[in-house]
Amino acid sequence: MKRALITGITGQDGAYLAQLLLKKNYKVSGTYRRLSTPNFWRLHYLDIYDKVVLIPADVRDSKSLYETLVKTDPDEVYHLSAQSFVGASFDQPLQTSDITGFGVLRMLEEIKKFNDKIKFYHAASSEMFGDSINKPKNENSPFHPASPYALAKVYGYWTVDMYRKAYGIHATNGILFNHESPIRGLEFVTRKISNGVAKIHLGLANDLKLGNLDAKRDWGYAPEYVEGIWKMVQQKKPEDYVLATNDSHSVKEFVLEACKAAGVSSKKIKSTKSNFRPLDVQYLQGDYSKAKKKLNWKPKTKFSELVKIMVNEDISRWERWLKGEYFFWDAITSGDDSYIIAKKRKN
Ligand code: NAP
Ligand code: F7E
Repeated sequence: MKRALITGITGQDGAYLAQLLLKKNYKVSGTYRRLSTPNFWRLHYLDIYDKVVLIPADVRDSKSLYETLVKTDPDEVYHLSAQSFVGASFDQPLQTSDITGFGVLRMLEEIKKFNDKIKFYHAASSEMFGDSINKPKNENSPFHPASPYALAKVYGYWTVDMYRKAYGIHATNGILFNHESPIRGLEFVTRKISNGVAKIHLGLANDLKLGNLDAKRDWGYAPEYVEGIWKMVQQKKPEDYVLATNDSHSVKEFVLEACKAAGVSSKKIKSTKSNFRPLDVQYLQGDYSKAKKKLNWKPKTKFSELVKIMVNEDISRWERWLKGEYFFWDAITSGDDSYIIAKKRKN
């Protein structure tokens, strides 16, 4: 039985990857941060909480990473831990560099000491490309990072490249474009929209305030991307790969599709300056030709289908919860949403 360690197993990709690896008969371990309120809702939602081994560790603490390697003795390490929200990286640039950038260095250093035969995956990002010429980006496109988050990912990317060349470690950068799902964090724009229109549809909110509606992204469906991640790590020779859909849509288009799916007027969705970033990437579109050719990977879920999956799931959750059904879900612990639920249930 192969052993996999996932840092960031409590996040969107960590949970889907754990589910996939369990199906492939791996022994799956994952790291989580000690928080005052535990954050295992995604593992419960996918019904895999009791099927994985959970180990407390923080990527800012090398000792905890080394101890995790000793405890799990993995064949493969999927390093997904990050402060992954671009918006927050402008408010906390140093913390983001430490977690998202130096975290990669710390993990690779401990792997080098413990067992340099471990196969390593780093979750790099399309944000590294930033705004440049308006053409689809592949593995050879130059980087123009436009946020502290993107800078940290570029640092991690080159760290992987260096450890591969200097120490012969089987290390891979997955350059993933945006990928979304019903278990995406509530702060990311797609989930903010699906959750927002679901509440408007049910009369629980009057409107939704977003920021830059003109930004374009290449949005895919997360469960398909974790399959691509696993395929990268199985290659004989470690290389870097782009995963994307080769299609790009604006935030405005996402709003319109979501409103259509929920039967809500798009006039209720507004843009406010306070939700704009100091600097934003206006256009991102990927080119996954290499992954198609070498990994036999391709995305299946189209943009409008993705929007429907997310909107329908959020409407259904709100309906179930308001009927009194109990299940693990993030909105029940998020400030504004938990207040709506508490108020509705009292009435
Ligand atoms: P996510 O949902 O935000 O999950 C991030 C994970 O990192 C969570 O498990 C989080 O733990 C953990 N983490 C944060 N700070 C940590 C620390 N100091 N020590 C240990 N763990 C820490 O992100 P995601 O969407 O699953 O993305 C996974 C990875 O892919 C990230 O590295 C992200 O930057 C990258 N990526 C994502 C996308 C995308 O579209 N989703 C695209 C390109 C790259 P808590 O649950 O305790 O917060
Ligand atoms: O923003 C605009 C925002 O936060 C997308 C992360 O997974 O993908 C993600 O990063 C766009 C931006 O994702 C709101 O300004 C408008 O142009 O959903 P997002 P992101 O920044 O693209 C990459 C590949 C990663 O690696 C990251 O980890 O939408 N936008 N109005 C808004 N964004 C948010 N969050 N909230 C708004 O109200």
